[in-house]
Amino acid sequence: MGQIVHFGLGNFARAHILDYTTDAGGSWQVIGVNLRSSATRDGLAAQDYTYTLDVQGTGVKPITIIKTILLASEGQQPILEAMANADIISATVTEKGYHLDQNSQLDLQDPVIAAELTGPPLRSLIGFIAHNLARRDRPVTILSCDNRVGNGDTLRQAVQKFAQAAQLSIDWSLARFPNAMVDRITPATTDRIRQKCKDPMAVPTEAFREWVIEDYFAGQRPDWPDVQFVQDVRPHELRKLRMLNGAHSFLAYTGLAQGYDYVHEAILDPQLRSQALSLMMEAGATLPLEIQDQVPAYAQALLLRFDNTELAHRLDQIAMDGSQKLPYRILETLRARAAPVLISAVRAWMSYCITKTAQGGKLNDPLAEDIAKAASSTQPERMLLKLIGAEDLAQLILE
Ligand code: CS2
Repeated sequence: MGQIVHFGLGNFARAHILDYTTDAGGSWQVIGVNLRSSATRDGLAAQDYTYTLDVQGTGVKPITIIKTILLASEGQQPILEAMANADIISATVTEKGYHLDQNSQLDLQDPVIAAELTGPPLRSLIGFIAHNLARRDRPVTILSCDNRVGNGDTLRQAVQKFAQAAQLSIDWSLARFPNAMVDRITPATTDRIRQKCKDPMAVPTEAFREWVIEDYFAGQRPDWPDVQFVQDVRPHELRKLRMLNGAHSFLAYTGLAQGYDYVHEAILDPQLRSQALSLMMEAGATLPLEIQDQVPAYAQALLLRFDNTELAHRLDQIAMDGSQKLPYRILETLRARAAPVLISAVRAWMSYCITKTAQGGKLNDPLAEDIAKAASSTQPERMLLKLIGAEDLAQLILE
């Protein structure tokens, strides 16, 4: 029997890796680990760890492969034991769950990481992996399923830095960290979906799904259907992060400013639609040559996915954690190509921060406090750019 220990069992993981693993069949089981909230664990525990995946157009699908869900707040030992037996340790902890600085290096000053380095309890994905690897004697694949460029490499470097700081000795030949691109638009669950599925823990998702993973595993893996295994995932992840996620963030900040609530509303606005398409095409022009010919068709397919009225994908869900998302979704693209629409995406984020702060609202972002300070300073835009490591772009954006 194969075992996956998955960190961060939110809606996305339940619509993506768990769906693929269900389709793979065989005897794979998933143990979930949640680092902060107990809500998903409590809700799923009450129904024997099963839930309904509501796949648009295909209908409801029962997911029954979760064995249990462990909470970091209830003790690290059971989690480390589960990890010791895992073939795959996967993660969807979102961008902020990696505790990185502006250079994508583990931030040793981050309060969660700094506390873990002084001793138990473990609280982060990075800390758990480092301690697991320090006591491992069998191979493991560590599979990041978060939206980041080079997510596997980034995670390995973060774990290495943690291990060094904690003076843990690790046999690195036992662990592999393939990079992966993951895609499936998965909004937060609404009451309508809960009622429709007669399941308080139901997860709604679109029919489309995509997963491209580097063929670099340490041991067995599920027989995941229609996963593309490649040597180098970079072209695929740049395509998805810059075109899909970049356009998403653009639509979130500009759409909210114009009073829209949902992606499907914002993308119907003729001006936003044409700007989103132009952002995708500009981003497409920064991609490696070998995939440039896919850009127009991919952009059209994205517009159709954004048009999806049934999905009810909220713009404020996408607007969350902007400080973590903008760097790889927009700023890198902008460094490669100084297109006006990319500049307006950054400006839209800045005015979102400034307006929210002026209204006394609190941003949903790990840097919320710094953002509020920057936004109410005498040079709000400059300070905001500094916060997201974009000082080099200040002239371009602010001129
Ligand atoms: C979205 C993503 O919330 C967001 O920031 O851009 O979650 C997006 O829906 C997924 O990456 C699609 O695969």
